[in-house]
Amino acid sequence: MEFPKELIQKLKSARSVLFFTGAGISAESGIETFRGKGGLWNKMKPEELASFDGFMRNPNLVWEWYQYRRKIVRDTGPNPGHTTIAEFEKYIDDVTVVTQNVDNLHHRAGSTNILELHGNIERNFCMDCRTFYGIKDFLDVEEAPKCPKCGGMIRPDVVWFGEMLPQDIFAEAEGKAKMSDVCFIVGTSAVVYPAAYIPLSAKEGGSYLVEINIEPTEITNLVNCSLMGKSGEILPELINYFKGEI
Ligand code: BV8
Ligand code: ZN
Repeated sequence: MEFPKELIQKLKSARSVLFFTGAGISAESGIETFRGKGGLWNKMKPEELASFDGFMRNPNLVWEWYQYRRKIVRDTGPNPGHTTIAEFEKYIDDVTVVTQNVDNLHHRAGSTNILELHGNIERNFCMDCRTFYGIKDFLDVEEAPKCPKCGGMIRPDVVWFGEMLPQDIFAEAEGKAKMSDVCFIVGTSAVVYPAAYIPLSAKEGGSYLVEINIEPTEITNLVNCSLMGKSGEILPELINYFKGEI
């Protein structure tokens, strides 16, 4: 695969690179995306399953859905898209991953600087005493569990629709985006806010924007370079090409 000279030039001189990722980067690990063909939101209503009110209305249904997604994540692993991003840390001083994904696969791929905008399904917390619990504490628990300490309701540590993102993490992500030399936008439809402001902040900061997606998206007309295809195939090819050039 050929890559634009400008992209390789920008990468060779880059001190800081940011990877903004969405569900598409985990598709090749067998994790369904949300929109697009076979997407989760085609089968289930986000407001019912990924919202506080939905959880209050039917905690067992929502808990069951997260246990189902946790099993899928447990039975799979990172793909070459995730591992290549981790590998870039060997060649570029400052590599940051800003992800919308809650599947923990960037961690498992070995990336060391990850900002999770929407939380992580491998964590739970008590809504009353705020005690945190891992997934091992409730491995095969089918109904929404109560807190062993105070009896409060346990919920997944994810950001539901209508809920605020963790402000410190969002602010750090915006700062990193603004100062990045190159910003990759990988496997996201970029329609969920305020996460979708991150690539815009990178553009504002003068970063070179590269989109990797199997199809055009909301921001394709904003980027400097659009690489159409699967991230699990394009990213390994890109780093090999890059390594050949340095
Ligand atoms: C909030 C965690 C308010 C839970 C998630 C402004 C305008 C319009 C609407 C809003 C707005 N501001 C706020 C809103 C409302 C809402 C929103 O954005 N709605 C959208 C749908 C219009 N935002 C919120 O509710 C946010 N909170 O605003 O709070 C507030 C303010 C002040 C005070 C109090 C409250 C919270 C949003 C976070 C919701 N939580 N996840 C869970 O996962 O269970 S969002 C969830 O969906 C994901 O985290 C992700 O962010 C999003 C899915 O998007 P993608 O990851 O992009 O996935 P998608 O399937 O869409 O696309 C996949 C892409 O990959 C496709 O382009 C496909 O072509 C591509 N692809 C597929 N395979 C591959 C590939 N690419 C490469 N390789 C492949 N192999
Ligand atoms: Zn508690």
